[in-house]
Amino acid sequence: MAKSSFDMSLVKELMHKTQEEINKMPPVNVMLVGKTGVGKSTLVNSIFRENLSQTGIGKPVTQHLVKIAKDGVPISLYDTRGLELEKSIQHQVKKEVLDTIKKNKGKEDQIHVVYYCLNAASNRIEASEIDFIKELGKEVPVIVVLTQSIGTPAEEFRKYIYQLNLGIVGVVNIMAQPYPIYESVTIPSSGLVELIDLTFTVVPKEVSEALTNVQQVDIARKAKQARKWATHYIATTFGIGFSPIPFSDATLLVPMQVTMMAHITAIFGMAVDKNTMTTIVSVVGGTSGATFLGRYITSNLLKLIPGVGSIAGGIISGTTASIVTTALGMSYVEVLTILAKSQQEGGTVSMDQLKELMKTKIEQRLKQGKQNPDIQRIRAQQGITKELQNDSPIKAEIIENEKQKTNPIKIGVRQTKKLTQQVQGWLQKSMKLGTKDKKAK
Ligand SMILES: Nc1nc2c(ncn2[C@@H]2O[C@H](COP(=O)(O)OP(=O)(O)OP(=O)(O)O)[C@@H](O)[C@H]2O)c(=O)[nH]1
Ligand SMILES: [Mg+2]
Repeated sequence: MAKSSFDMSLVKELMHKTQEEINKMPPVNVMLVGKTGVGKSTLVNSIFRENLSQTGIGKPVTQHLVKIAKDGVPISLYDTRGLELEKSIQHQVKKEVLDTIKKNKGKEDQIHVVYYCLNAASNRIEASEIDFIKELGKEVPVIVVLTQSIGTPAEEFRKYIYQLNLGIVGVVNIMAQPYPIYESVTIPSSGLVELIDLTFTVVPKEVSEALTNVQQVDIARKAKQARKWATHYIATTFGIGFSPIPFSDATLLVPMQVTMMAHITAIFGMAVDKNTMTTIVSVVGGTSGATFLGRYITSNLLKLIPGVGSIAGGIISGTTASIVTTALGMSYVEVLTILAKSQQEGGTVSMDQLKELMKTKIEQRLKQGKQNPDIQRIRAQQGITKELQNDSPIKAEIIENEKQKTNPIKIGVRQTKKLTQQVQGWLQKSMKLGTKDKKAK
């Protein structure tokens, strides 16, 4: 292909769609409370992407409260200031904080969680702070973050805070950034994943995608979420009811695949730049739009799936479409995971390595065809379990899922009562039916 026709339309569309997906996410709103210098900014810059505390735009909400946000990043931070000042000002800060939380309840600006930061090294909490935390805890989930936590004293401080029964969600020891003690001794960062995991347990479900997007400490969680979403997307889009299309119309698959890849990128929430995206897309046939990718699917990808390539003039069934799409989607998740991990560790992955990785992963999956575990999982979601072998780990997974769904421990008392009544009703009905059946005979 001539260089001049390399029009990048597919890459542009992917980037555009990714941003659209992110814009659709209701943002997660986090409030930071704590005296100046405890490490609020260091904390948020370590757990959330984009160095928000430095690069975000701050808008005053009240005299002592600033809202920090950045376009295209689905989080708003509310940063308090002035808590260390004299009593009368402290009083004002607290009032502003509580008023803002109360006023925004049920609205888009609702505060979902408060990180109340205390310096672990100071090892003390004032009576007025105890009261304030208790008041906050009545309005919103509060996590007490012990910043700059070092060793046993910080652990002890945590236990001490815990037994104060402040009505909070939890207390976490954090070292947000490595902390140098001597030239040769540095305390590594810690506690960030624990804080994020705890945060996930308290924020409403509708902002969990935004939180997955913005957090940068738990990459495995991003990957898991992306895989889960992709599995569901493929199962519903390319499953039963997918009208088979002729090979020549493989371009029809492309818009759905672009949507999938954009949504995966949005869930990951990492800045995938144009170069990286171009490299990844070029692996699957080029960057000049749907036609090209569609042609690539028919001439190269389908050939690799066992049993499919040999059907001359055949059609693409739902199964085949889902095999190709899964190969694209899951390989993409794997590549993004590797990229994110390498970014986290300050390393780089070369474009050549990326290309090779994506190519190998896709081919591997296509060659496995229906035997690929992700495909089996998708088919299981569609209720097709007959082809699973008894020792298949996916079968065990399904059984485990079913168990969790009906786990009686998870059902409340009232529901249990209702369920019992329902079951009794069914039993009576079926017994009546049974006697009728017998009579009929
Ligand atoms: N090494 C290390 N330094 C930290 C950590 N947390 C805070 N610091 C240091 O403590 C100082 C204050 O941290 P900030 O994050 O600016 O504190 P802040 O709460 O945002 O302060 P204000 O914005 O002034 O209210 C900085 O010099 C940081 O480098 C940490 O986890 N590790
Ligand atoms: Mg700050």
